[in-house]
Amino acid sequence: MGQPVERASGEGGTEEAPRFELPPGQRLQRGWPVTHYGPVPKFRPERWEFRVFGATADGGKHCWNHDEFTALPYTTVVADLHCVTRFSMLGAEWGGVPARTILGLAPPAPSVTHVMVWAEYGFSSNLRLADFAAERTLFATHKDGELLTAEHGFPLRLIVPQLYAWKGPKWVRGVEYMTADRRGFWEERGYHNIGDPWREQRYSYQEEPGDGPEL
Ligand SMILES: Nc1nc2c(c(=O)[nH]1)N[C@H]1C(S)=C(S)[C@@H](COP(=O)(O)O)O[C@H]1N2
Ligand SMILES: [Mo]
Repeated sequence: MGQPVERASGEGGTEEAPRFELPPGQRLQRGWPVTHYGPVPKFRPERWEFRVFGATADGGKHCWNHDEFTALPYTTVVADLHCVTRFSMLGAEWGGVPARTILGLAPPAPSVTHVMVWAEYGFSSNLRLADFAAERTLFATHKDGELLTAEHGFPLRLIVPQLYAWKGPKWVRGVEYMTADRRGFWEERGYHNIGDPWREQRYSYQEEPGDGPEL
């Protein structure tokens, strides 16, 4: 595991160009580096829970323990990972629970516009509701058929294929539904509030009016 899959070449088609695409300013990474701030948390199954809170439709919290969460319907999504430090990993197959499934089981109030995804040690990242609700946004437990390792986010990480990888916290513990935007960990520390790699939205100084709350 860990090797990028090149979605390329038919039988005998040696002159065919590879069909993968890199966003501007990115380069292909062989293998799968580990990138995060702070220590790798220890997983304690008896203490772990996944919590949806904030502006839920019914005003209450929704919690899943580890057994309940792993019993949710499992789906796979092929998606690339683009780190803002310029490496990309292409064509990984992620397995887990679509964010849409969570939105269905714990519906947000109609006034919700953004979510904050929370991870161990208070790491967080904010997303527009539309990015969170996108078809391929996934709470991943697996990559290429194998459980995630601790350093890659076991037991749960978020994959948001259309955004830079810092928008996908490893060691996720919950989601807060928000009725206004608020910056997460890296978004408060100089990174772009939206983070679209195809538009090279790397840093907060590139933000245009409406891209995010005042710094
Ligand atoms: N909890 C947490 N999740 C995180 C980060 C972090 O610092 N803390 N870094 C992000 C960044 S910048 C990247 S590029 C990816 C890297 O994932 P990987 O280590 O599995 O390659 O994790 C993201 N998720
Ligand atoms: Mo990153």
